[in-house]
Amino acid sequence: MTLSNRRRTLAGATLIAALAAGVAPTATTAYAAPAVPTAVRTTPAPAPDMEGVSAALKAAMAEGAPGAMARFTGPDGVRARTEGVRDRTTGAAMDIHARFRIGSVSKTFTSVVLLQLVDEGRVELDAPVNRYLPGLLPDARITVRHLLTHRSGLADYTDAMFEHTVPGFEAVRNRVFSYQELVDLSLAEPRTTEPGVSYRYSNTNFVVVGMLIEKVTGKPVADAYQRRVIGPLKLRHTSYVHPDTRIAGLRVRGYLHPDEEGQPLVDSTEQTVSWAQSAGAVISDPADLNTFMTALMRGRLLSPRTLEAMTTVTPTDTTDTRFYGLGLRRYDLSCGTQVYGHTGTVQGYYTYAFSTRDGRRALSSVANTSNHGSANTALGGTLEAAFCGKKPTTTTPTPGRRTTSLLPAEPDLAERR
Ligand code: REY
Repeated sequence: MTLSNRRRTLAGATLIAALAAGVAPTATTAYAAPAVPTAVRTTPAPAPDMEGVSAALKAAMAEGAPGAMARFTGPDGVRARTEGVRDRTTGAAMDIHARFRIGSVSKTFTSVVLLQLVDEGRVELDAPVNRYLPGLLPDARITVRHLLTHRSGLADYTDAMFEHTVPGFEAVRNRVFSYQELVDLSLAEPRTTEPGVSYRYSNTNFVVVGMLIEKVTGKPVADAYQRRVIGPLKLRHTSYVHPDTRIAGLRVRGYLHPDEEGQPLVDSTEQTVSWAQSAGAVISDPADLNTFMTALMRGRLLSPRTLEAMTTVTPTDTTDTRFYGLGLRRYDLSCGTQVYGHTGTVQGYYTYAFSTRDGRRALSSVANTSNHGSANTALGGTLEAAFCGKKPTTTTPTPGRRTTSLLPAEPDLAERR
């Protein structure tokens, strides 16, 4: 038995004992690995097409990113690719160990913390938010689950904040907001839907989740990330340093595209990210993101019940390939493989972090630019290459067999974020 298997078995025994005793598992308890859905898999997973991954990174650069990189973790080990530069001034090459701002991939961290509180019986998913934060929201029907699924109807205050990209960014680069100030910005706008009715991605939801975590734990969200995720998974390059503006250690510098064609890129590396906080201010690196997503999928962070809730998804568009669970996206790729994770956009950085449901394969990719959807779409090509492998070259239709020419058109991976 390998060490990690033994650890899981012991953790499983601890969990069973804890559940039998009616004790909620603590943050440091690793959960037993769940039954792996791929038990029914009949063909082996395709090897990642790392040439295809490199081509996607180069395509992101052709769309204006100074650099890009991706790291794949699978049964045959780790494969990484880097292209271009992480610093345009020094010319330093992109480095797979460098840290960057992961934007909304932070929402998955926040969701895990919240769902651990659900596991511990301290928060109920279908309870009104106002039960925990009395009087905060003007509609008492908005539940915790509505926040995590983007179905609260709370307007996204960042739309107005960043209507003009560079001035909007410079106006908040060094600002420190309270959560309440951000919620107030949202509440000054009309709500977008009745609670629960439809999916509308909004940073406000995860700002309120951050408030909820702080209220229930009595501590800053930074403590919760550290104690419940970063520490237990030993994510040494992951941090939440709000409102510090710096990225410690080896870092990728971020370059924001201005709205005006032909204007120079803006170095957006240093900022408080206070406008996002629990909706998007985590810093990490590709290895840590793969560790996080695979650990999550393997059941090391949540009970089977809350992981099931997290991975229960509804569509976010009409392509039938894009879905959202609880702080977690699901993308259905052209080869039929489903991957779970999140995308992220903060000024200067586009990120993808996804894993298969069995946690056996994961990919993280980043490009150091933003406000340039075509670069994000190009970067999204790393997912297809990594998880679907080399595309068959056949173009002659064979009876009973799908060929590349019959595959559905590649959906736009850029989405909103
Ligand atoms: C905000 C605008 C993006 C970024 C955002 N990110 O809400 C959250 C997420 C954390 O979901 C900016 N775009 C850009 C504009 C557009 O300013 N006018 O692309 O860097 O990841």
